[in-house]
Amino acid sequence: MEKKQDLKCSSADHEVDNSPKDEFQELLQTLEQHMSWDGQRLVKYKGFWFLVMIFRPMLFARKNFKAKDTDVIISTMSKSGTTWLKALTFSIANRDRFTIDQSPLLACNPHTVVPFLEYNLYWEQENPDLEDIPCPRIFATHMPFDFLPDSVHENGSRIIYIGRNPLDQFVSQRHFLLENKIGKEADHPLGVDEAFDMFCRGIHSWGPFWEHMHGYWNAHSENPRKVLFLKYEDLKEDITSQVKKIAEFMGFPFSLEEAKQGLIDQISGLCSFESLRNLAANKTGNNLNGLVKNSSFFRKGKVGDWTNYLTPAMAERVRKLMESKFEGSGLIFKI
Ligand code: PAP
Repeated sequence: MEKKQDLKCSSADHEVDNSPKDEFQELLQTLEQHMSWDGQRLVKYKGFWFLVMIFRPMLFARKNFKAKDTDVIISTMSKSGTTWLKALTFSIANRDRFTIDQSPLLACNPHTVVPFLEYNLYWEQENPDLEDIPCPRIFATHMPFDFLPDSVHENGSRIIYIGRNPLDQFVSQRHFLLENKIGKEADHPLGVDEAFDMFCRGIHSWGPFWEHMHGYWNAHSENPRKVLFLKYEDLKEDITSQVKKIAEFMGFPFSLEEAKQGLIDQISGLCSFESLRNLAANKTGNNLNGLVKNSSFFRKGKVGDWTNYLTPAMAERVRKLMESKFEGSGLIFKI
């Protein structure tokens, strides 16, 4: 059942928090807040909307994460191909350590082998010790480009971003949140029309989506050796060339010998939607601090699924939005 919610959220609506007031709490109270369509609190900070539950870990990561030159940072707007990209980058970087049939991905969800800064590493600890993680370290984040820790901007670490057609991203996000019942209104969410309207006004987790994509697109245009910009749709269309591109960017190009042995296809096959979705490790269990089901990262894995849920008028609204927001930048997502 869907119902209308009172979307504005004042500081009086906050869950009771008896912990001693700290810098973070004080900051939170000064910021605009809104309820998401599934009942989670969102807070607006420096032009972006964040889930309140992720805000503190994100600020910790931003302040304390020390990137190494060899690090690879997977950056995405949620539901744009993070799980896929984690599996691919992990397999590419570790192909000398594990053969395909010994891959840890056969036993663990991709989110277990490549942690998020905000959902995993800084979730409970302000400044975890990450020094002993073997290099090349691969981390993931949904943070907007300007929010990345200074060391990521300043040193030789590389960033791989993957974007996705916002209509499919919205549909994917909606299913994911309703499936995992994260928000307190997940059983009585806002209807699709209202949720979509919020999405188009940029009021959604990690939104506005156009600012998120634009930040990484501009960074990629300015420094393509630092930031690789991928599109979910391109990976679906031609995974082989995209896997080669990712490997080259990461500094681990495939040798002719490896290509001849079929390693690119083997990695692409292992990380494909069908392969990962059918593994026991991805059919059971939870991830991201127990908040979400492993299986919920593998829904349909298709391009254009939005046509089953959204109207042509909604698509037109997003098309126009992208046209105006991305104007002159060269960034396009086919609808
Ligand atoms: P996250 O941001 O929460 O980590 P993310 O992995 O970015 O999620 O997005 C999940 C989407 O990627 C799902 O899309 P759908 O809802 O439209 O189906 C999921 O099915 C899809 N996905 C996950 N793994 C793969 C894969 N290996 N190949 C293609 N699509 C995938």
